[in-house]
Amino acid sequence: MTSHDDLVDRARRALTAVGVSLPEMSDSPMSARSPISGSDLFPLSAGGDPAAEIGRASAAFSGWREVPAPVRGRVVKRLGRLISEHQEHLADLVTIEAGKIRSEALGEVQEMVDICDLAVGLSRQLFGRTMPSERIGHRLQETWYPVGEVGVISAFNFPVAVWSWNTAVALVCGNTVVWKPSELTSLCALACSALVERALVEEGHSPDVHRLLLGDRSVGELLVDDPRVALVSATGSTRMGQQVGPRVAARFGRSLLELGGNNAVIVTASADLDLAVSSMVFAAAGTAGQRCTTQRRLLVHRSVADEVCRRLERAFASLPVGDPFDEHTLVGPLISEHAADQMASALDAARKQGGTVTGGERVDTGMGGVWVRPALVRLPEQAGVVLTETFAPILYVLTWDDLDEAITLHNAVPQGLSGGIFTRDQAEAERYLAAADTGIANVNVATSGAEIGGAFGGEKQTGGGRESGSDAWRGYMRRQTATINYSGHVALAQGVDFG
Ligand code: UN1
Repeated sequence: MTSHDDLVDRARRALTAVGVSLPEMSDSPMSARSPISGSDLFPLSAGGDPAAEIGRASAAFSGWREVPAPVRGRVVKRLGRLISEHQEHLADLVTIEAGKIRSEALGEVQEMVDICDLAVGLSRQLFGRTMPSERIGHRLQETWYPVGEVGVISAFNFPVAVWSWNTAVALVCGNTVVWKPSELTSLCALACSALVERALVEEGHSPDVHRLLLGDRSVGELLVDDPRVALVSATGSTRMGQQVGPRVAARFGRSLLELGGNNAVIVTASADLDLAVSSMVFAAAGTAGQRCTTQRRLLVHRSVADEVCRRLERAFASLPVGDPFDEHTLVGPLISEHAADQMASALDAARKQGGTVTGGERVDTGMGGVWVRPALVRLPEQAGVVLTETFAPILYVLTWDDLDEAITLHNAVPQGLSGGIFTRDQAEAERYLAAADTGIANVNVATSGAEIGGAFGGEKQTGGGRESGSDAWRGYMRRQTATINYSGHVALAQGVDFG
């Protein structure tokens, strides 16, 4: 069992290894915390004045944008190498602050290495198009330029990977970055910032290209409202996005939002049930239900519903819940007491709305944090409680008779991040993909664990943003369309004659 003192030791060792030195402090209002012990680890200093830090990144932009993109790529290549070298230390910090089990914490760090690889390749592929001009002796071309300073606001549940999706791509695009991490994961942020600043300096660039702003919500608000921040990329709840989006828009800034998910998997009568059940156990209970891609709904064909529920209930009941540093554990702690309260109220509401709940009780690990057993909730019909995202391991189950009904249920929530279908029937899979209104839609794969090569994000109340792979880089750049006249004559478009 990992004790409070072990957590403090491990955190200090990891920070020292990545080059973060913590000043001795006793009266700071900020502190590092772990959901494992449910207690503060040590006090933290908030660092520099946020407005001044935003100013430093803004001032660094003019130099950074002049660096050729493939040379900027070398910084990200070095960053990727540093992250690989420190994979264990970074994973320790992710486990300490977010409570992720070992394998998932290592996976999150791997996701950073992967996005760095992708961004390095991108640094030679920020392609623009050329189009045929309608005029003789003219050429039309599109060029992509950096937007300027990018503000990254990240959540506790992916404390390092989501930062890296934004940062690796923003940097090769020629932007500078200011990062406001969740207050709950400051140590992860200090470690990543130390590595990116080291990569910048070792490649001969200013560390001001990346700045870290630790602090509470008011710091995030400064970043949202500051006109020097050209793009705000924010990950968090739909409620947070409802505030960030309009505030950034009011100053004509750009925002990229990754908000709530309420992800469903459809299981048809033809599905391979072994495959479906194993995939869904991870999607629903992994990360203790605290991913934006967590499976929150199961839409199962009536003929296999009892069998699938029986298997899921059995799996949930036997999942090892406990110390995330123990290699046998599969479900770590919830992030806070508040999260457990939210889960309990959602389960109460589900019962009142006709649901039958199995699991969902608190588990006493004797470790100070808050642990729960994943819950399965069978509902006779669509209910209000299903429409909201509760950041905890609750899987709501609804049954259907006809695939169209299942697809309607799949789309009948305000969020639109991820979804999936388990089927052996290709026509069913195709019908699902054509109709699903989510940014991510999978066949024989559940809702979480997307690879970085695709664009990540979702529709409706998920916010519409796209991050990480594919052409998501375009969100971090501005497009310029240029017409070049080499004919020596005036020729107006659309055949206009002006004397
Ligand atoms: C999130 O939960 O905010 O697809 C991101 C996944 C991970 C990323 C999740 N690659 O589950």
